[in-house]
Amino acid sequence: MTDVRRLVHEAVQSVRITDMHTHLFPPSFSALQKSGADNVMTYHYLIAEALRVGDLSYEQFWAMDTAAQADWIWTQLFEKVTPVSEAALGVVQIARAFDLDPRTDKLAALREALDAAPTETYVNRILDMAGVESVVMTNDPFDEIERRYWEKQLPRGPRFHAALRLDVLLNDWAGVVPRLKSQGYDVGEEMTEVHLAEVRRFLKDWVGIMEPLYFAFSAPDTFAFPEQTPRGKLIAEAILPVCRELKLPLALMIGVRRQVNPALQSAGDSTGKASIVPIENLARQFPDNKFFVTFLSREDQHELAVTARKFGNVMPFGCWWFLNTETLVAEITRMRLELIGPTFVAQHSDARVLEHVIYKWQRARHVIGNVLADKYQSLADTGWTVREDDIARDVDALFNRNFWTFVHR
Ligand code: FIX
Ligand code: ZN
Repeated sequence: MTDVRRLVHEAVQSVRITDMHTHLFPPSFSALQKSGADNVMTYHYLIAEALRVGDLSYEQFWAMDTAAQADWIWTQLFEKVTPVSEAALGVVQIARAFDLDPRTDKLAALREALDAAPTETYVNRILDMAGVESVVMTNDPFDEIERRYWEKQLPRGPRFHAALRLDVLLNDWAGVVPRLKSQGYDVGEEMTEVHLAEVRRFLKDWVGIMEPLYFAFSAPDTFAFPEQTPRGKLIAEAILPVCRELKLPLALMIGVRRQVNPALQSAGDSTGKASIVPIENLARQFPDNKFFVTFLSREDQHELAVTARKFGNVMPFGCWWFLNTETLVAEITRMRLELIGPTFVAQHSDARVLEHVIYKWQRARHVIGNVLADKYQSLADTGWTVREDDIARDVDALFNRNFWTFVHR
């Protein structure tokens, strides 16, 4: 290995990460927090894969309790086939991080090593194993269980940041109206000026409670803007004004087709090609707003990178969900580096279970490290002197600082 390659790999291995999108919660949100072997094994990525191997109906699978599902998935993915898929390999990587040999130790050992009711010490240990300094949660003010935790004002510690999720508000205005009314907000389906002002008051109240780093919305492949719909009006007249006033970015995660197979439940969502035009419209019409943007389909990645060249208020982030594979992370990261240099957020884990951060980030460091090593080596080959501190600065930007700079801009 050349010196440049070695320096890149060292920098990527040692960088402290800000994980800007996860579904994790601190131990104090105990009913929502997920960790431990059974939760690792029943990740929806693995459910979809196991049901392709095993001979169970969807109904039979969902009728089992979590431990039985975990056992069954183990048999399908680690005994009947070889765990080469990204998600199955992830389980192996978690086991190896705990010094287990999953082939011989099997699920029983994983159950013993991982903690399903974690203490703060365990949480810190896992985050440290992954080299993750802090994570951003996904926080839904319309989730009744979550609301109750926020109302209790429980400590969440310095490593768990909030992100206020807007999916319920933007997808189901008719359903949201009675709920907001019952909480004392004067809203109605007509969306008058008064109603929109009340939505702004609702959002600001929740910013006060959660102190989110950004607002987030996962949009379908058909996402359009502007549009004369409750969603279009809410974005233009409630969400973006609040984001501007409080200097909060809006994260748009575009291209999810929810429940294409409802029988798969949590594993039933899919991907679809979307349009870049709404992002151009938003970025141009609202130059004082900031947009984190990620797309779920491979086909949309090039247009996103080009759009980021046109608009400084667009920050591409991560390789989301079905894109979080060795092939696609390498391809997308390479393309982004070639079009916009190290001015994006390289990856987020989307971890739903605490221990996921171990494999998701091991994998991201490996794949992104290889791409970066190629790039710095090509640069060195031209005669440019690649210095260690340049590499460290860029790697820190991609895995940590670009996120914070954009949030604080
Ligand atoms: O909308 C999202 O935040 C998605 O990431 C999730 O809903 C999805 O289920 C997931 O976990 C993907 O990684
Ligand atoms: Zn997510």
